[in-house]
Amino acid sequence: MLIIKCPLSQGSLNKNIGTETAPAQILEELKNYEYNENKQKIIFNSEEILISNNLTKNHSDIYSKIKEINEKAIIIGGDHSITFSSFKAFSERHSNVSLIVLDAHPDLEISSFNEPTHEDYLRMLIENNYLKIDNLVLIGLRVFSKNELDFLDKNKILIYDMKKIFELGIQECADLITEKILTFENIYLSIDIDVLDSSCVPGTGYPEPGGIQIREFIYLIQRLMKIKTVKLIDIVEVNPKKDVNNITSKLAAKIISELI
Ligand SMILES: [Mn+2]
Repeated sequence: MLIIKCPLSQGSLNKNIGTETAPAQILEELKNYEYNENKQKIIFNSEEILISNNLTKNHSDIYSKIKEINEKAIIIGGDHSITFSSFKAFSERHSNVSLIVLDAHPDLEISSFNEPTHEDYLRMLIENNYLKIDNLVLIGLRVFSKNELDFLDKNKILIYDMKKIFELGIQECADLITEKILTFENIYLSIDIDVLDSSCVPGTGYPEPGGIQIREFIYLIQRLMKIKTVKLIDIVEVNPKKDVNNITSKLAAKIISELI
């Protein structure tokens, strides 16, 4: 397994400084896991995308790096804006691509800046035609703005929000999501750590109550990992500077161990 460190926090518009320290901290925590729950040994190589003050260049470097990858990989952010450039590269490299996002927030704000931010990267992917609406699934949503609700409604985006997940149960949701995404040949999974309940993730910029619990989440990703067409994964928005006793970094490491 290839792990790519992507310590970019400039997509949070200076509102969530600290996510740039997450890749190193999470990899440190990953050393504590020798085997995952499926008894697979945790073996990986890691590389790093060098981040500078030049945001435009940073995005083009993320794009170039992801464009050259030809094996299954996990990208550790950084903030959620990195998904713009990495999914753009993924969608140009592969055909029949799908994006599955696990996040408390839709990140579908109207963009007000020429580079993607963690509030609008997803809308930018759609509006720039890198992602087809029918190829998108959003899981774990529970907080919306008016702009986002309008966009979700108008475009009939497939959503498993927290209300639906609770009503159906996580197993039924996993069945339905699997059935939907089996039709895609190349799947990108994007995990914003705030999809988990705020009680589980103190170390993130926008913790939200009412989210997925850790065991349900691990069940869901173990199910998704059985799908061999999941080729690229990112895990974003961990902020060690806001964390308590490394709870969130440790959880992110545990999640990565289950993704290997
Ligand atoms: Mn989020």
